[in-house]
Amino acid sequence: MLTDTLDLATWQATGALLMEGFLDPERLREVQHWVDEIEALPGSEDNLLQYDETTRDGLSVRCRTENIVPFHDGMRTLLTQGALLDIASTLLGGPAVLYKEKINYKQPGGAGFAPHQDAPAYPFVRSTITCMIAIDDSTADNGCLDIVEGMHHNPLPTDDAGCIPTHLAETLTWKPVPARAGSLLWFDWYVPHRSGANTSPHRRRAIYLTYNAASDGDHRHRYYQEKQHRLTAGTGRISLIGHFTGDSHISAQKTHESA
Ligand SMILES: O=C(O)CCC(=O)C(=O)O
Repeated sequence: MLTDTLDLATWQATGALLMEGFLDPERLREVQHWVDEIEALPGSEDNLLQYDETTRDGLSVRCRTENIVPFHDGMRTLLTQGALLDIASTLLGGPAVLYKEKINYKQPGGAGFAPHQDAPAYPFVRSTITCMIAIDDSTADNGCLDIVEGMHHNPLPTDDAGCIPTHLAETLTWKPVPARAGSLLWFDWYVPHRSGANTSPHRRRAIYLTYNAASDGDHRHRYYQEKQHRLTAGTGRISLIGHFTGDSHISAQKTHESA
């Protein structure tokens, strides 16, 4: 079984684990196609959450989709059953449940993310782990993740946006983690991470799956209710923390009632 070969020593020492070639080329093409389908769907403020950003060139482009599981059968199966759930359970040390899921598209000219830990953005649970699935090759030019290894045991101070204050972030040892399309990068909710803008001519798409221990309960629905409650009141934020450095807004198709 795949879970028997996981490098748990690296996971425990660093709080992160890169698994190359998780999706074989045929499966990767299928998941890339699903991502195209999901990107093209219309969003609404209480269902599929579609967020756009205005790039420096003044273009409005899709930057994020959330709450995908109810709207895509293939993605629901991939994210909630089988190998990914098994790996999450092994890394958490017990049965895992999906907490949330999103796609970050990082189109050419798309913005990056300020240094942060995920913990302040994920209420209701004692810890989470996140799995990034690289949908395109993720490189220094197109804004791959930078992480700090070995700092996954404690919360760090936060600034007004819920991010790591600049003076502290500047003292940390950041490691870029380029990843080939089809690879996974797992990381603990205390692992400091950030990413740059996409300065390349190609998009850098990544799916992020967050899991919590089932013993903490299934909070996925509650999380999205909380997000809707806190964020749809006119904020352009894509998260419960203000880590996205771009100019974002929710892309909501007007419903009959609100039109
Ligand atoms: O996609 C990226 O470049 C970073 C994403 C991230 O850190 C987040 O969404 O919390």
